[in-house]
Amino acid sequence: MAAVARGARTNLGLLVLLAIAFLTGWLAFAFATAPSRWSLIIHATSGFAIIALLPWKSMIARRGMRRAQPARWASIMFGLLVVVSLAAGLLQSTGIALSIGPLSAMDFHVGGAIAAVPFAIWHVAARRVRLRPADMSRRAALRGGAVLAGAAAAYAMSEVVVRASALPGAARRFTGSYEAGSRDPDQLPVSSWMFDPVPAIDTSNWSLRTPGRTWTYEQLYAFDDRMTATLDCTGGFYSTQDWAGVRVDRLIGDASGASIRVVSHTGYDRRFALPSASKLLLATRIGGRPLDPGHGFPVRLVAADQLGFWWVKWVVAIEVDDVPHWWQAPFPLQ
Ligand code: HEM
Ligand SMILES: Nc1nc2c(c(=O)[nH]1)N[C@H]1C(S)=C(S)[C@@H](COP(=O)(O)O)O[C@H]1N2
Ligand SMILES: [Mo]
Repeated sequence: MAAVARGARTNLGLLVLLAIAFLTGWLAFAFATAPSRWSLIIHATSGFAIIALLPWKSMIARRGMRRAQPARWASIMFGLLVVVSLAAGLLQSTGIALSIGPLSAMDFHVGGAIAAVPFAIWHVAARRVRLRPADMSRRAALRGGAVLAGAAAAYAMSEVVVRASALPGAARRFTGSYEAGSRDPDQLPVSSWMFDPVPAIDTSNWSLRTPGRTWTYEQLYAFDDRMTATLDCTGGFYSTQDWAGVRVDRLIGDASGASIRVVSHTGYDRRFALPSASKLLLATRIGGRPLDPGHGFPVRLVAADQLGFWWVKWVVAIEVDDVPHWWQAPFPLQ
């Protein structure tokens, strides 16, 4: 009986920790400023706590394997995907391997976690965790606290080891990203949020639409507003470049509304609060040269202090309307 109760608590603990890890991972992606680090500290601690519970979990699982279980293969897939995600998270944060074949460690890390979600739901629905009041004893709370404290200590230790052994992870940014080709545009990776292909755009029949008028490429290229800003991709790299182009507030003039919608040739779009217009740059140049197609030619957005997915490439329109800026999917859907 005691073993069963302990098993139920371990299962519930794992589930809560997985939910915290999943949510804090996305939360860190929603910011590219200090809160990202806080979120990642909680993220890593919950990840290490999951690792600490794995020996117990494997005992529970082995016991379960002896009985007929509903949706067993779903449970096995769930476990495998979580382990893949955990392993890839550690490869990324230590820098031991930042890519595996054509995919980045972050692709495996986030991809594994997303793929695990339906199996997690199935796994839990098929076998309902039942908790009795006795399971929530002071003893259980103490044990849970000990697991969390141990996990936080293990995480802190891992950071010390990464630095002491000069693993690449020592040089990562507070977002967990690694430097790539700063101030060397030829070395800036080309990246897409999901599957957007690089379009071939001919500026002779291209124009940018803004409230009340359109602009040719030459008209936009004539501006010389400059900004040094760091593109930080959720795929795990960052790169600081010198950008030039035109500040968005100059393009929208005195148009009134609640938000600015920046739209790509591909349909990809992001909204920004109207007052942020003066901090957004519509870039025509990188490192003093025109953009190349991979990096957004003819024009792309530079949104300093926001993660890469806000930096809309191949912009064709900048709209101002009354939709609040937060009224959009938190992450692009294409
Ligand atoms: C099953 C769910 C997840 C688990 C158990 C998990 C666990 C982990 C672990 C153990 C690490 C290494 C921590 C370190 O040593 O610093 C890590 C790193 C990371 N994870 Fe997750 N994670 C999960 C899902 C996600 C998701 C969904 C995202 C984003 C949407 C995410 C974003 C990150 C980032 C950005 C890092 C790098 C942090 C750094 O290098 O400091 N994780 N994760
Ligand atoms: N139209 C469009 N713009 C986009 C994307 C996309 O998929 N489509 N990906 C974004 C993401 S996730 C990143 S990290 C940056 C990458 O810019 P780069 O290829 O110049 O490095 O572009 C952003 N702009
Ligand atoms: Mo990205």
